[in-house]
Amino acid sequence: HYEWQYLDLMRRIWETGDQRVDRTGVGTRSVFGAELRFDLSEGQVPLLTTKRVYWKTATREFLWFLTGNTNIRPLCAQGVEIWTDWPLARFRRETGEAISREDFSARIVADADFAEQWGDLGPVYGKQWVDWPVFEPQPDGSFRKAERGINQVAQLVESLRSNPGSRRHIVEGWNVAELDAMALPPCHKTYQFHVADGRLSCLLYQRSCDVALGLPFNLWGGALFTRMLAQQCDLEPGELVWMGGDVHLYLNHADLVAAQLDRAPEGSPRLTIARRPESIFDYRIEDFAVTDYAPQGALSAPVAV
Ligand code: UFP
Repeated sequence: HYEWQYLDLMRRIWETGDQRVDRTGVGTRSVFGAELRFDLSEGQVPLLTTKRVYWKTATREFLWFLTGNTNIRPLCAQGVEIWTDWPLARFRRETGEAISREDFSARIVADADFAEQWGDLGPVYGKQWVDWPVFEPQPDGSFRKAERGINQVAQLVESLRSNPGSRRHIVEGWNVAELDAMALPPCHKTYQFHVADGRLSCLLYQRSCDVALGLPFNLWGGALFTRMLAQQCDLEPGELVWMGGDVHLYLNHADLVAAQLDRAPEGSPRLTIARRPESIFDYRIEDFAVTDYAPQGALSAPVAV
């Protein structure tokens, strides 16, 4: 079963990883450099079965990336709160107001001006993917930001269609010049694609990976992206190759790790896409369905912000 790779990685980190002090102050056990591979043919997806993974939430986030929007408002409006903690922390810090997360999120949804002022994450994934900023030289030697940036995703679809054999099918999130302005520098920073024998494979490079809470989502995202691209480019889904840099477990995830390593994978969920939209930018949440997914119970653990 594909999921043993995940569980084996989790066990190896917990048993042999280096204990380190990390940015959040929580502390981690970590290995440096890891690889996982998943077959995406015939609807297979690397969705974990040893705990419930909220794949619709992950899909909503992914579709939001593709819109280029970097404000949490459309996420909060759909009940997706995975990015809310960053703007919330800034709001509390700068206003001194002791607002609850729930009230903050409700206010973001209810009040567009409030959302504009407090809900933006800076130029995170979506902005870099579909509107990577470009600077044009001016006659006086200065540079001016062009009105429109580069849509890497649109270019990727084009290059997969017109030049499948290329070794340059890349979507990059790591815009060095803008890292300081982002709420969080990209973790799943590079997606490279590869076409062989009519099959589209994806190599996802993740510089930093929270194996318990982040990785289940990131694997789903890589598979989803590959499936949408394959559909748009008339290719069959191939393989998802995941590579991690600093691959870690937070020390306060001990209970989750113990519970999950006590479980064994069961069943093989399938992802179906009901419709072929006009473009990669026209997918809707209703287009995706997962069948044969009967996960074991949810396992929760605190997120390190
Ligand atoms: N993280 C993930 N996947 C993601 C994401 C964040 O694993 O998609 F956005 C985790 C990795 C790390 C933390 O534990 O969030 C980011 O912290 P840092 O920037 O210090 O690496």
